[in-house]
Amino acid sequence: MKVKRFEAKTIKEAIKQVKDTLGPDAVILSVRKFGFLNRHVEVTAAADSPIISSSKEVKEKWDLKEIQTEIMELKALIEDLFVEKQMLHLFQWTKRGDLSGEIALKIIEGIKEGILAGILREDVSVKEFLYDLLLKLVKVLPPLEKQRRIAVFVGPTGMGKTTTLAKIAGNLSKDKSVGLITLDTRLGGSDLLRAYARLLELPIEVANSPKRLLDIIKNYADKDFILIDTFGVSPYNQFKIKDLARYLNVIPTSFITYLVISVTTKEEEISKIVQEFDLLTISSLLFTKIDEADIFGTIFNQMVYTGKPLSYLTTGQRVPEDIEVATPERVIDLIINTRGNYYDSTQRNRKVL
Ligand SMILES: Nc1nc2c(ncn2[C@@H]2O[C@H](COP(=O)(O)OP(=O)(O)OP(=O)(O)O)[C@@H](O)[C@H]2O)c(=O)[nH]1
Ligand SMILES: [Mg+2]
Repeated sequence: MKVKRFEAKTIKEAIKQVKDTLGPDAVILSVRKFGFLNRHVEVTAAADSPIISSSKEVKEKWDLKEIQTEIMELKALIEDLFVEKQMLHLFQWTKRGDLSGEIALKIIEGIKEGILAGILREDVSVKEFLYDLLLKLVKVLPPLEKQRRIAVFVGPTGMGKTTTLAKIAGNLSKDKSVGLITLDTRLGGSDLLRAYARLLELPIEVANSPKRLLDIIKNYADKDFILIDTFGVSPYNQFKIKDLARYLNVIPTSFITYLVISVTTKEEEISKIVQEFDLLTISSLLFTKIDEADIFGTIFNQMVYTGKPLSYLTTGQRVPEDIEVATPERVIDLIINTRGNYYDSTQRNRKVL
């Protein structure tokens, strides 16, 4: 018995090689697809003798071989269909998580080009595959304590700047000294932060001019961290954004600027916000009100479009509890599982501050 392997681009070509080399009596032992996008075929065949006969009996046997070839081709086709089916599922998943069509298509193109095809196998579920694929694309910023001493919270009104700042201050102040500053000089504008400062027993100062801001920062020289709250600014009010920039320009050391955005905001609006606020050199996107949303593709879309890393996610009104450091696992979990599994996944992936 002679056993031999043949490689070709199609099953037909491989079978022809088998026939030419081992003769029509050859028995096909296995067919395997391999290589880039599974575009190559390996056929293992066996024959008693390599002599090719041309008798009628052989012709009949060869008909049988043709049937065998057809079966093998069918098997290959089914395998291809499996990949197609996986892709369809994948597309449905991405749409369900509300990822933008553009990003969903990019993912699918990626697979089609074969960059990732090798890992999309029958024993890998679509969900698993998508999870691993998206995980590699998430950019996150480590928590403030591993970054800088000064952080500024900016964004449109009512997004949760003050509440988020209070949460971070509350967690930091468990073992570090923290000083608070607000630039919100509207009537009653500083009330909320003052209330939190009292509750957390932290010092608070109001800066009504850039010069005053610099003085306060100098006075806080003994503080491990300085957190600065700002007045809410409409993305359509460039004048006010520029005014805010005048304040930030006096901060003497490098600092983090968190752009605070509620995940319940319409996606087009978020794009506008990110674009207009970039005048302030945004370090990171900070998404609030995760508890009030159902689908979270926006978070991923904006991270990809703007190239800005994610930092924190806030999940309720409680101070300081309802905040998490954004991790790639948590972000992707939100997109893939959506609201249905929200509470389960919190238990699994939640990284408590
Ligand atoms: N459900 C929910 N509510 C939140 C969250 N974060 C903040 N809020 C609420 O959103 C409202 C606005 O929060 P603020 O912190 O005052 O928002 P702000 O951005 O400082 O608003 P301005 O100072 O007016 O610009 C408050 O009622 C907060 O309790 C969150 O993660 N989930
Ligand atoms: Mg506020």
